[in-house]
Amino acid sequence: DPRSSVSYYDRYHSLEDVRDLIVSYILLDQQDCPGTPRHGQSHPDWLILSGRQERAEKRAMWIDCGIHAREWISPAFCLWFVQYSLNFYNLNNDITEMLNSMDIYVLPVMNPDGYKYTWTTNRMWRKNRSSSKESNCVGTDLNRNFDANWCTKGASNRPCDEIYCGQFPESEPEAEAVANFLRSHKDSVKLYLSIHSYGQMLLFPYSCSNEEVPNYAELFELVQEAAMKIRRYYRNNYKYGASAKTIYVAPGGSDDWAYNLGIHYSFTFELEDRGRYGFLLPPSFISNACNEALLALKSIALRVIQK
Ligand code: ING
Ligand code: ZN
Repeated sequence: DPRSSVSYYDRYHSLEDVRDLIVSYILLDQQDCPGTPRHGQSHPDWLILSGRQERAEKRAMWIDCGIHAREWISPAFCLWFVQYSLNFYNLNNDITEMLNSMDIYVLPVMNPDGYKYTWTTNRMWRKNRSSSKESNCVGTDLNRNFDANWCTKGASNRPCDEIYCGQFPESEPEAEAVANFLRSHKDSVKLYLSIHSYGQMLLFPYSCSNEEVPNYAELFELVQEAAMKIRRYYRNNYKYGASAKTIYVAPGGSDDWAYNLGIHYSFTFELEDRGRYGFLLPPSFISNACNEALLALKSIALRVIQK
């Protein structure tokens, strides 16, 4: 059983480990363990966490991790969150309420080829690993490949660049798969969350322009409250606000696309740190980084459930 031999707090996991873990969760689900939420009913690349059904039409939330290969704390958070949900369902009120009110779709590594490449060849790789005849350079930035002001200022149409937008919106199978899933679940999915690093920020649309979204004030309050809790409980500072103003203008991002699809609670978290270690966040930081992100996620999700 890989679950018992693996620690979520003090090391990162290779793509093979991640796959083993997901399969072990699916097997666990088939055994129907008492006291754990149901999970992993589907495709082995993602997991469905689900508690007791509280209403006829259950709402859902989506979390993706690892859209960028080198941001290792991101997949670590997704795995840690799945384990936390399994361990504390029916023990912790917040996670119990979340899972009873919403199914949670977790995609632990959106960019598996890139992630693998950071383990084997180049630790600082960001994009996916797709290639084309037109260029010798490899990789598209998956967070520039979604159909939201695609490939305008803040993205690049040159395949050798780190922020290459790809040949057309959803040209990349990773982005297309996520977009297809969300399109076919858009009536139930109320909350979208994408996990990145680094910078310590809680962000919401738009990234692709300086325009304010219609529910700007509401989203601002949600991230403000979440950042306040992180400051209070963990004495750590997170910036918060609309992405374009808080970080930089970036078109083609998944959160903007999800927002425009109609998922009006759409967020991107940038986890620890603020740049001392950056993408090379030491494993000793995993636990604190995940706890902070969990606190923010709980804070926002429980508010959305009340709406
Ligand atoms: N940052 C994000 C990036 O893709 C971002 C910032 C957030 C862009 C939301 C678009 C939408 O550049 C990192 N660290 O990748
Ligand atoms: Zn990123």
